[in-house]
Amino acid sequence: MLMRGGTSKGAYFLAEDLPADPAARDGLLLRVMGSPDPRQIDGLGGAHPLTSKVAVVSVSSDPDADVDYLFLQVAVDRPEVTDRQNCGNLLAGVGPFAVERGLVAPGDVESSVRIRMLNTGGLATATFPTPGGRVAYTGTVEISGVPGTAAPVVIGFPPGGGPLLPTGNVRDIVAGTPVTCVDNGMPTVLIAASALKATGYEDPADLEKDMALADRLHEIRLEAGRIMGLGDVEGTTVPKLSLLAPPRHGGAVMTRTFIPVRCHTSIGVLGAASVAAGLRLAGGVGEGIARLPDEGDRLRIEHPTGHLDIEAGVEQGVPGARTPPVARRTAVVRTARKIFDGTVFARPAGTTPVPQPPASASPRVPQSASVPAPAPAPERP
Ligand code: NQM
Repeated sequence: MLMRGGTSKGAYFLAEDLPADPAARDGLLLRVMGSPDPRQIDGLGGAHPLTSKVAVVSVSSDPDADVDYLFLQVAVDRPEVTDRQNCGNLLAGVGPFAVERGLVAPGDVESSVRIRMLNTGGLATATFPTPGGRVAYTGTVEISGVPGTAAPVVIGFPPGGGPLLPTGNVRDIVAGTPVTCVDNGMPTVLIAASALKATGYEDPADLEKDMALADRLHEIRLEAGRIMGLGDVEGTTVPKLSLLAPPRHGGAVMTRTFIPVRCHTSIGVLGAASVAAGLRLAGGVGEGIARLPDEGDRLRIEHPTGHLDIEAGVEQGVPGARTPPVARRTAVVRTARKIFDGTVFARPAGTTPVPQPPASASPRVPQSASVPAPAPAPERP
């Protein structure tokens, strides 16, 4: 099923319809999406990381969850599929997909689906309207970055298990730049836009053309990845980098987020959860930039195409007592839509182009850590 989930779009599969072997599965998904090819002309992918995504869903064996959700990012122009990051946008389609496929019995008015997110081990609950036991996609909720309105999918995340501050510090100096490294569901490096000689209000396309900025972000990302305990992040999609600037439209902060090479046209859900938590930390790089509301956990994160409202509270911890800050429950409203349900005809195995060595040794393009060979997978339509 092809679905829009939040501000992303992807192919949703039942796990049982894909090869169980990860290398065979990834080889098939590359051919399904049309990768590697900057236009993804021979597959379902939309030639951008935000439209080259896959959700794999199955009934969960975990008593705390109804379904398991594995997110796979299919690179556009590299033969690479990675499970190293989660996606809170595609997550918005998982509950409706689970009901559509009969994995979860719907309620008569609305349904709540408990989802185990396999990429991180975290849990989420998605609640959405199912009048008469059928998923309703139409509604009145508007989210920035998606034209029109649709039915709400309310997603709640209980506090995560991992540390909110992976480096143990609220502020680090990385490649000469002050940063706050935070993980409230998505490892993210917060940087004042002004520290990189940007305003934070630029058009994403213009930021992507700035090669000096790209080099600087790459340098920061590699070092931040190491001190966040992520190892060598050269070929990975995490951590993300969010440039912060004072808000312009009544929100808490303006953002430009790199994921990690392309600049997001809005902001990821878990990326926003991490930014929101990071802004609340006393001593973080957001201090003096963000305008936090006087009360409540809700924050408005401004981004290139509007804003994302997110509830993300933080317990500050006690620095002297070595009690680290922790996230409270995080919640967000998204929408999702079934676009197409049918049979995808993947390019046959063995016809995927053999990757050529990169024309230039540009360090900005994450190279694949593991290149799945064109898989002699048991072919399915
Ligand atoms: O942060 C893009 C998106 C995402 C991820 C990315 C996401 C999230 O907007 O929860 O949803 O950061 O690669 O889909």
